[in-house]
Amino acid sequence: MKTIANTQLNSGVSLPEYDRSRLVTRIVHLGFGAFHRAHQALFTHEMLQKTASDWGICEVSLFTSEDLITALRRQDHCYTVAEKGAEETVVKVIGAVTESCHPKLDSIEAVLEKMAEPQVAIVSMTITEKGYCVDPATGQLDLTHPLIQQDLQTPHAPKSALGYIVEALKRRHERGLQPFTVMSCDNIQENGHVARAAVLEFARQLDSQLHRWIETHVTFPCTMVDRIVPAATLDTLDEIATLLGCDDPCAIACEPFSQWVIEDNFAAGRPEWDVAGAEFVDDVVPYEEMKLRMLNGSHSFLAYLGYLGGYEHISDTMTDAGYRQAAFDMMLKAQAPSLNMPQGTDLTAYATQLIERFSNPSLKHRTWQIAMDGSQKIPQRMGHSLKYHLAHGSDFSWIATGIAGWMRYVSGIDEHGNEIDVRDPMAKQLRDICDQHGLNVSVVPALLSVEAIFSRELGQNPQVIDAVSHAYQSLLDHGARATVAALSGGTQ
Ligand code: NAI
Ligand code: CS2
Repeated sequence: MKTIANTQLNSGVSLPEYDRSRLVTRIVHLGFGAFHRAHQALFTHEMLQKTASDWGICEVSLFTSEDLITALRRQDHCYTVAEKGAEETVVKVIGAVTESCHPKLDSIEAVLEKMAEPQVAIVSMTITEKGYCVDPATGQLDLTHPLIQQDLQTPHAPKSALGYIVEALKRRHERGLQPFTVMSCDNIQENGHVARAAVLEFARQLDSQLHRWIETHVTFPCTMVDRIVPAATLDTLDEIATLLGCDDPCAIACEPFSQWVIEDNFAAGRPEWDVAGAEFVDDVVPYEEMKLRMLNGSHSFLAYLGYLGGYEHISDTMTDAGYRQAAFDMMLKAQAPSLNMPQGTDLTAYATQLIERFSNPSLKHRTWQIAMDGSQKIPQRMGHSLKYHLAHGSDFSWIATGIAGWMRYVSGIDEHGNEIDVRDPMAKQLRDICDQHGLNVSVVPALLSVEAIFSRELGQNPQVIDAVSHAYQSLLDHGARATVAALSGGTQ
């Protein structure tokens, strides 16, 4: 079978220039999804292009992705990243992956033993926000989560990422091996701290000695990760195949921009990712907050209101002057004031660059994709700034409109009466609430009282209820496009 590993590829495709046989699996990555392929694996690859390092990655997907891992194996664990700018596309074959492991294709035991191998120094993760099994509003481990309850009963055969990490650390502890660093690369505010608290709480439920060992020896650096990587489509794969001269089912397209800020806190060493452009800093939190609120907050705003307004992609929303202005205002008027950035950070330049990135017409980033899992995203993307505005008595109409857009979206019915395919771990609970109220503003206080998303403090606040109700009513009366246009100074 012709694959990228055994075929002469088109000229212009950049190939690994290092000897892949020198690589050793020092990183086990959980979540071989779209993002990791175009971000951490690519940074590792670029670092390998420039140094004599031997850091290689074993790819694991705990949920689904059997076909992807099977395809990856067929092509000697190489795959393609296409960086698509507005005008040109750069195509790179990535060689940093040494092997892969999958609970269904191999076994749960095989994944655990891989994580327990002595030379493994980092377990990294892109498992989506819901993969942490924490309460979205508080960031604390949700002990009522079915996966967690099950894993606490059968810790030797886990299903959740936390269960795998704790069992693998237990084996390392028992065997007198060094711990590994747990590095979250998910879009979660203080992702390292959230991962640490969840792992420690899980371990505490099982074994107090193990809990103490993890608390003392394992590190959980926070990371700010950024690169827009839409899910691959058949069209993207066809386009990349033409550029390559060969099919690659594991290929992924992304924007040219990428950023990675990492807290330099590794228990057992780390690669020189800085050689490839990553920044190691002492405190990542301000960068995480900036990115989550300004980029992701406005992304979610555009996703809900864009979908309702009939825009399929983020770049389509950017062709509408009202949405463009509202996104810019959301960044600078609603989100930026809540940030506490190091001196010299230019948030206006950052916002301008974000609008340019969102406008990239080559990236087909669906509003529907970003709208997914809103219950896990809204608290960190909008909740903190909302608290800031309540405390300062300032205008939070952009955030109220974003939340109202989410509420209108999770009703499951669009502005033309068509069904919306709402994907969210809390979809059923949200849908039940929406069904009780129909498309009526009375749904606003009902949804605001879901404490796992809004907490009591926000959900019961009369100003929040008023502002979100006003925006929701406007969506019912005038639709998303007019509501968004009015936010930026137009008329409703
Ligand atoms: P994806 O859907 O392509 O991949 C998700 C991966 O997570 C899959 O490997 C899946 O097996 C795994 N997964 C899903 N649910 C899980 C669970 N409950 N427990 C353990 N593993 C689970 O998504 P993609 O695009 O790779 O994004 C993943 C995460 O990466 C996002 O949720 C976000 O936190 C972060 N991210 C994504 C960016 C993007 O533009 N795609 C950019 C920055 C961060
Ligand atoms: C998006 C992010 O899907 C989403 O929720 O907002 O994945 C976004 O593309 C990335 O965070 C960009 O770095």
